Amino acid sequence: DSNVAPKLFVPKFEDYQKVYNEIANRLEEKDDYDDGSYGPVLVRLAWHASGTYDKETGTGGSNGATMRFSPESDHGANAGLKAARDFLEPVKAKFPWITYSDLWILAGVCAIQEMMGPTIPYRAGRQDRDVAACTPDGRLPDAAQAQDHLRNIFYRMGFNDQEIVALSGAHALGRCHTDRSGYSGPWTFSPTVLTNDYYKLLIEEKWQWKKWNGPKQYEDKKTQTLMMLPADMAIIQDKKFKEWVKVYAADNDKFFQDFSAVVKKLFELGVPFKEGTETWTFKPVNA
Ligand code: CCH
Repeated sequence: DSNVAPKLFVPKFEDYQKVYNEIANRLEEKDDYDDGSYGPVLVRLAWHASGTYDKETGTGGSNGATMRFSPESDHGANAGLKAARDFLEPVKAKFPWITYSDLWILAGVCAIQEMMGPTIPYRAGRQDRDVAACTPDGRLPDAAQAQDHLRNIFYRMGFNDQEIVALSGAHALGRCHTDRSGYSGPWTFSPTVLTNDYYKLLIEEKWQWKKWNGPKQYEDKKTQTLMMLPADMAIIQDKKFKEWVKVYAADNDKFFQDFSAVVKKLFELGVPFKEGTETWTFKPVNA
């Protein structure tokens, strides 16, 4: 009967788990990138998609995936994230029903879980928006600055001091690239596994200015292979922040619990979920 409306495909939890599995399998396969994983750069993509949120105007956030477009893709803070977006293109092609906005965040969740991090609860429902929804440059943190700047940026998103420190633990993952941010090196010795080592190293190691022609950054005195940004060092230079650094350095379970909650909050900033949207947790592939 030609009067019957075509059935809409309404994806369910199982469909999103398939997308998750596809991303996890690609992470396993494509292990010749950087330190052996696209995981860290996928986490950074999800964070930079979300961290543009402004609670006063309700603009920015992961709903929209506007980093697909210039000018946002060309913002200095987003240098290098094309690698993450390109990594996900074949996944989008295989599952065309998923929005880029939901896909980028699902990839962030998948990367954290597959890199031995905590479970990150997920809700679907982000819609892609067009170039007009691009946010202005300057909404993401500047690594050269310190605690006042961090508070300005993260309070604008609606986070408190504890949450700022919990989020910063993501720097256990990945590294800085001279051809992206200008900075150089990893924060920890295991940049493809999520641990609380970022906090431990901040407290336990002696940090000195790196002598080089690049931007001002710290190196560990002992091995001179690890790095900290001025913005990282700010969280032990500030007394209130440092209390939380100590808590997370001493207790990985507490870090995982708080990291999971704060990352879920970050990934959902400004997303207009429909009432009754279910919260899902995906089964890790590489557990
Ligand atoms: Fe970050 N981050 N980040 N970051 N970041 C960089 C890399 C990663 C700042 C600056 C930088 C968060 C917060 C901050 C990741 C996750 C998070 C780099 C190097 C700079 C610079 C980029 C390059 O050269 O490739 C500053 C400043 C802040 C202030 O708070 C938060 C929050 C998160 C996630 C929750 C991850 C992961 C990376 C590694 C990316 C990679 O490609 O290895």
